[in-house]
Amino acid sequence: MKIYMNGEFVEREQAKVSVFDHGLLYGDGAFEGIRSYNGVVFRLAEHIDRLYETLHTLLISVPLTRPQMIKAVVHTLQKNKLRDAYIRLVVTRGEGDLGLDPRKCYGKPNIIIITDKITLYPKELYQNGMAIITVPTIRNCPEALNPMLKSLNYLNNILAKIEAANSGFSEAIMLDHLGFVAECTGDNIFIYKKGALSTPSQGRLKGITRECVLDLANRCKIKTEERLITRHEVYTADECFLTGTAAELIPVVKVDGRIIGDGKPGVVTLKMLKLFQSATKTDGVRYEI
Ligand code: PXG
Repeated sequence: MKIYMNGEFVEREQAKVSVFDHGLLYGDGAFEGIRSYNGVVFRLAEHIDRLYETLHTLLISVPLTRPQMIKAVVHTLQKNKLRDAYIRLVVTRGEGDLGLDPRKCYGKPNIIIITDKITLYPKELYQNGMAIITVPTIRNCPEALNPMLKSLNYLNNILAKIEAANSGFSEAIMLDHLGFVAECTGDNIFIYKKGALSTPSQGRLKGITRECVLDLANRCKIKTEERLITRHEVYTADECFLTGTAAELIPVVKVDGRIIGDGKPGVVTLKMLKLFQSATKTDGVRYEI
């Protein structure tokens, strides 16, 4: 496995950062989880835009332009001869002293690109749907750490994941600071009821898969809404599904013990999954190995 580190390719064993890296010391940095399908990196430009937006707010400047970053991702896939891959792009603030102050860092962010084969959810989950719960840990409020930032600081989502796992569930709904449904620990959430597809308008990451599903729904004239959503609306929806780079679209059939719709993956959910899977064939940056 060849890992991209600051413009060079190194073996996994040599791919190391300093214990003084502020990504390690404070979670000070940003990341992206990206996927390639049969030689097409799905919505790579959008992932890179989101990464640079997070870096902009964190005041981390990287010596690569966006097109150069896109090239680096593609180059890493080519080096590893991967046509279908999970790509983890990480930018840390780099080394500094033991204090918080980013001005005392040396201004040399670490740029790391790891590519690997993807691990997927089991097939049964797509056929039968998933049961999830709401957990006590909420998503960060925007005035603290805005959930729009895909920062290396994912502790509140990790706590939520632990709470879900302790209760025997693999995903969980996180509410926002006002008590509205925000998203799941690593996925966005959608509900469908009476002809409209709705997804939370705030308190969540602007998922690339979410954006694609909204585009696809608009294109086939399904009404879409980005708005505040309560748990009651989720419980009483006709359909529910989650979206994310790894999961694509995964049907949800039970939430907090309430059966959603008829307890089976919904017609619109499966239609959107099919449309999404066909979008992954073309919607992105194509590369040759
Ligand atoms: N919400 C959160 C909080 C996320 O971290 C999504 C939604 C979905 O976004 P995309 O752009 O993927 O449609 C994410 C994505 C993983 C993993 O390895 C995935 C994510 C974060 C950390 C790990 O499955 N997130």
